[in-house]
Amino acid sequence: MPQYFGKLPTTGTSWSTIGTLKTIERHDRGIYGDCENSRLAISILAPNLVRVRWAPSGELMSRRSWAVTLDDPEWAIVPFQLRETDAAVEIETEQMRVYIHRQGCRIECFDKTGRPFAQDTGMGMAARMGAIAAWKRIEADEHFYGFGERTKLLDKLSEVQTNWTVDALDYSSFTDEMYQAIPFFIALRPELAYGIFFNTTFWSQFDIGAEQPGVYRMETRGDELDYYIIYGPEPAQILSTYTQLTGRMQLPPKWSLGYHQCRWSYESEDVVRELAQEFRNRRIPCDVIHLDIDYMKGYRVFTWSPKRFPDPAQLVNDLGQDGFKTVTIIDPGVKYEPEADYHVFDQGIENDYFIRKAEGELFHGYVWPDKAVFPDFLRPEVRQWWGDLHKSLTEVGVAGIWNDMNEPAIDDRPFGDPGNKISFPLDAPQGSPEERTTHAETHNLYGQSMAQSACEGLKRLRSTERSFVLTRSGFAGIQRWSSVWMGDNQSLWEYLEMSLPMLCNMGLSGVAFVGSDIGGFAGNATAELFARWMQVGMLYPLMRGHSAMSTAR
Ligand code: MIG
Repeated sequence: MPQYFGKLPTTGTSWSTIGTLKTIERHDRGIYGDCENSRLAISILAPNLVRVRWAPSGELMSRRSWAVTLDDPEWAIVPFQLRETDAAVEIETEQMRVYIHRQGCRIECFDKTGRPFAQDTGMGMAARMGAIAAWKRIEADEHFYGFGERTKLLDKLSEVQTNWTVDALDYSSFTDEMYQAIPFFIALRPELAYGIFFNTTFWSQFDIGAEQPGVYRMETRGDELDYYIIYGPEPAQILSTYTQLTGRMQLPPKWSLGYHQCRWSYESEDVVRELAQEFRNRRIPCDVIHLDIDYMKGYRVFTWSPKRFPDPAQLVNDLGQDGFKTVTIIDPGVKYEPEADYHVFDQGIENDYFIRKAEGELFHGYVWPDKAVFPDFLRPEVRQWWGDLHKSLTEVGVAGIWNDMNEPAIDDRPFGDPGNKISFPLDAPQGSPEERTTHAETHNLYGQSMAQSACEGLKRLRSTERSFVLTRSGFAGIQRWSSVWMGDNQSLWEYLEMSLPMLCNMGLSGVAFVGSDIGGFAGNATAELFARWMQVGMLYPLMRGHSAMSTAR
């Protein structure tokens, strides 16, 4: 188990730098280096892809399969030259050169014309209690894009960007932590561009010259530094290599490219039928209707309200006849309900699928169904079980799945008070036996693994159909499993404007199938704002209108 598991760095503890690179060993895919009892590993995975790892403990971490689809040995061997002098170790591929100064173990990269990039500066690499970091130079005229889901402007120069998934309710242009956490960015300057994928699922942070102009810092609360440098020189090449590393989106079903109608409410089948009828009567194109939490019986996932939705198969079939696909929401919180014959709770308890505290006690919080417990989606057998539960939905003809609240968003009692948010304890054990770790290392993966479970479940249940999943939370590689929406925005012009850089930075982070709630989630759009938002929204990859309960229809 990782040594630090997300403890806050002790303020006042000073950084210890990496030390001098003494000896190296060459192997087929790079080198291992010995730096005064710590271990350095540099892997050459493609002519434009270099992975840097530094383990201060001297022992490199075992494989983490979660974000990176291709582990080092799975890449084809690429030729590289190695030169050693008293001052430096140099590695050269067809496209780039990595220069490691033995003194302080500083890493610098160069393109074939000798232009430097991704150069270590300041402390280079350093560790302290609970944290590890690297510092690199910001070149003149260099700008920074990607970073996953981000508000405000496209360029993140002079910003601090933290990677920790949260329910970013009421986000604004000042918000840092968002629903998604994607520790990847592209540094672009006139003559070259490169990407950095910071391969850590722990809390991590980029400071892009905010603290110190001309220097960026990447820091993780894990106990190993692990990042990939991806040389371009074009952004398109960087994204192509980055998505080779973290995966690419699957071909979506054609209908999912049409207009999706959603709104929190649709509390009975009559309301849904009327809605569908109005779309057709008014000849407004619409391909998909989403059902929010109100279709369930008391917010129990994988149930339907027998009163309000007495015959879901008939409803979904009739909607289908009329050209609408149906998507239903699924939240991760399972109602805590012993001896009530609620199959999801019973099966989860019987098989020990829910997250427990380090002391062994079941963890619970309060969400829509009130007291709730939470599956550990990091474990393959839990994903399999949960994925199979979707049968109750696909059986009645549901075409796609919408995953919400999966940062995860959890409250203490009473649910719904914004000051009441809680989280799994950071030391709660999670994951499969091979990758058993703590919540500190897997927090950012909760939404991702839930969406993976839904996607794989849909695949198994309907093997000849393409899957549509929509998720609020995710990590690097979420594009493999799901589309993404930008959470709870507001019915204000500035949120319409902000949706553009938000969606573009998602695209620049490898996640192409994205959208924002058209019309805005919270509050009421004016007629003009709504009309303009529809116009812009037509150009979103995912076009979905959505609004909160109790806003104007
Ligand atoms: O506590 O399911 O972002 O799209 O309509 C709020 C109800 C839960 C938050 C989602 C929003 C959804 C709403 N959900």
